[in-house]
Amino acid sequence: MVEWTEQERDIINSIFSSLDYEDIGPKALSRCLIVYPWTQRYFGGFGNLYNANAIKSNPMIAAHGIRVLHGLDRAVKNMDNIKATYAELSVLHSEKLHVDPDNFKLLADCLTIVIAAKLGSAFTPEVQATFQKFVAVVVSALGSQYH
Ligand code: HNI
Repeated sequence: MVEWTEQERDIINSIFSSLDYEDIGPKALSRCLIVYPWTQRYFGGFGNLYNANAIKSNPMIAAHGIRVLHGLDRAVKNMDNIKATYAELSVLHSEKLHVDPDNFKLLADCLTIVIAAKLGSAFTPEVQATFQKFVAVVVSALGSQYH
């Protein structure tokens, strides 16, 4: 089981309590689709993804980015039980959506970069270490039901 110090818990809670989901969610997902264009294949029904500007202004991508970011709320609320918390979502991404689990890491990296840009100097090495630990646990949990 993953252990969290009080300081790590405070850092994660403070990042998420001040997070603007409607800004960060769309930016993280659209960055992932632009930087790693093969991830677009899962969003064939999401309309125009023709170029970076189309992706950034696509309302379906924006809405989904917000939804995915809210998907992380469950991990924030269940930090001691992240693997079980994502069991169902892992099955969905594996068996129904057929998302290659390598992509979870790519999206997590884009989210880290967007949050770093937003927090600026407040994104200290300690904050980065904690945030990356948090997303690594989520990524592992989302991949846990693949076989
Ligand atoms: Ni993901 C649906 C959460 C990574 C492709 N995804 C969801 C839903 C949540 C969610 C929540 C809605 C589920 C439902 O309908 O009940 N996804 C997350 C989280 C991460 C993640 C927390 C990682 C941090 N998803 C990814 C990645 C891809 C992805 C990396 C593809 C590159 N997800 C999808 C697709 C859907 C989806 C596709 C279905 C979208 C739709 O509405 O058709």
